[in-house]
Amino acid sequence: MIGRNAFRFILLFALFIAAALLLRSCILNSENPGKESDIGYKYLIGVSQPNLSEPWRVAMNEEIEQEVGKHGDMRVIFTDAAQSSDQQAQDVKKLMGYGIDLLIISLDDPVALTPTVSSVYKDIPVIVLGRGVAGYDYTLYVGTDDEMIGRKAGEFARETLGASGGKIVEMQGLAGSPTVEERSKGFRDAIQDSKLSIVQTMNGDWQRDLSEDLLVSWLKENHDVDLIFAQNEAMALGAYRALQKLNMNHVNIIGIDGVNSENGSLQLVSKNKLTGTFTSPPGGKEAIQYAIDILNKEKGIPKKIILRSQKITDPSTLNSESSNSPSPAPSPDQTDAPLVVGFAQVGMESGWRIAHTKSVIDAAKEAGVELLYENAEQSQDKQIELIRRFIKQKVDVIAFSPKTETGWDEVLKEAKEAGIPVILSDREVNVSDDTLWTAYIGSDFREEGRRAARWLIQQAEEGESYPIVELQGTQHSAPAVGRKQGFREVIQTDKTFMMLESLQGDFTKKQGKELMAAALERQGSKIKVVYSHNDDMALGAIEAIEDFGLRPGKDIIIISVDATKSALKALSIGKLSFAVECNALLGPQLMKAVKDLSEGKELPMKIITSEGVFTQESAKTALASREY
Ligand code: GZL
Repeated sequence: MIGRNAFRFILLFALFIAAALLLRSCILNSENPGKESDIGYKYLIGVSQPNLSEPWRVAMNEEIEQEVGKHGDMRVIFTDAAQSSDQQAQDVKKLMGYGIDLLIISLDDPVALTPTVSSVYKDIPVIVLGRGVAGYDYTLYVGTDDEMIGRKAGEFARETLGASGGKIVEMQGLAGSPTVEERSKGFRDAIQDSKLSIVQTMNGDWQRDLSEDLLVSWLKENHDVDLIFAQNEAMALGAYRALQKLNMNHVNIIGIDGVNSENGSLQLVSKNKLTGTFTSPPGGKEAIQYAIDILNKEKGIPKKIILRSQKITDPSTLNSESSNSPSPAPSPDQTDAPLVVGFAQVGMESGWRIAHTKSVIDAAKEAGVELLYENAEQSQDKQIELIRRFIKQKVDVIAFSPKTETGWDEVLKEAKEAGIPVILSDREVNVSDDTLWTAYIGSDFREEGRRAARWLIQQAEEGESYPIVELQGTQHSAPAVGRKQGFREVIQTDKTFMMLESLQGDFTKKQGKELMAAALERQGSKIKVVYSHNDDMALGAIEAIEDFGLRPGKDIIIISVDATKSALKALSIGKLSFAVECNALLGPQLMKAVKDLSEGKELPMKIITSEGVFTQESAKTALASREY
């Protein structure tokens, strides 16, 4: 029999344990801001920063906080890894433990953090912000076109040093980051045929003090330097402090970031400490705006949002209506008359183009926009004439799919002078001043070419060689230029692939068939691969291969780009081997951009659509629901 006292002791002990457990769960709740402990919000956003020692990152967090503050149903938790990649991986785990609904992560060290990002992406949406991550395992990237910023910095260095040129030290961020590689590539491309030379490259790891120390020790022994190109603001400030210490104030410094804060590069420029800088908008505001669309499962979420960078040599001109910015938004009409958009379509050359046109027309109807649709029938002159006609008609916005990359400066200057914003739908242009157009909505053509080549390399059999015939799209068009370049970037790494013939096509089935028939006459069964820049030429090539007596998809591997319904059909019966998607359904994003403009919103410089790939297997399942 248990004595009365013993029974009381056991009861008290049991009560004590229960109380302790209850207390513990309360503490956990208060430490763990899970939704159940804090009523009234719907979404919890986690923000993982690699460090907060850079003014640019502080500005990024401030933008995020400000934008979240506009939404009562949203909370945000920030973490700062203090420059440790291991710590940043830990921070992400902790944020996941809090039950965040979406992760915003900015990376200094993408090589170390890509696996972490990829694994989070399996569970919740991920927005990569500012500095890139390898690959495409994320929902959305918001940042800048780093190769373009590097190129502009190189052009500015040439302007600064003049024809006599000079010696340059390049201060790079953390080695291995796509941002470092792209900014460096753009800079080097811009100075390659000049008297500017890079005499030393260092890695300041995006940090001010490390950059300062590296420069002080190197410049002590090497005084003959004319310019330092620093890939971010913190390193530009480090460069400035190093030159001050060594009394080398004559040396120019070009930076990137352009943060408007104490000791930010705007202040450094206005105090003549920096020769100039290029803004790299942090993107915090845009990240939150798109996070809301993603969490609300909106359709048409892009893959990349590229923000516009401006050259700053005199901060007083920032954001003025100078040539530094694209056309102003159309003045919202006082009446409720519909917005009028002039759309100069390049032609009707392919199934993709027909789907693109339909998407724009349907989206305009849906949005209540009056669309003035015209078809330029593959003539650049006609497209220019149509744009001039839209200017005369004083449309609110001009949209067009430029046949080729060049030849648009004059007419776009006329549109800008008329105060009419121009949106590039589907294809980019290459003009002297990128403020001549307001936004680009379309694909990353170089990546499409890379995807085609990566798949091909995966198929390669040991000991085999693969002579390739390439069917190029319309000459000098952005898709043909990009797909050609991207494909070569990848296959040139593997000697089993060689370009037998690269033939000039025009995206039509007729041309694809004629070019392929002629190549077969010349090369016969030597041809092992056909890489076609679009489906229509690939389908023409398939017919030519069959007429020649060979089996397409078996005797000859055929890779195409677009992934229209007719291509998926050819994939599903084994006549096509692989298709890289190029999203034709750009109408909704174009009309959203038009509406945003009319409401005075600033558009990103580029909105890059989300795209996939199709094998013979995946085509079978996708075919039934394929929209185009
Ligand atoms: C790509 C587009 C190309 C398609 C072709 O965005 O411009 O033009 O790949 C089309 O099918 O003719």
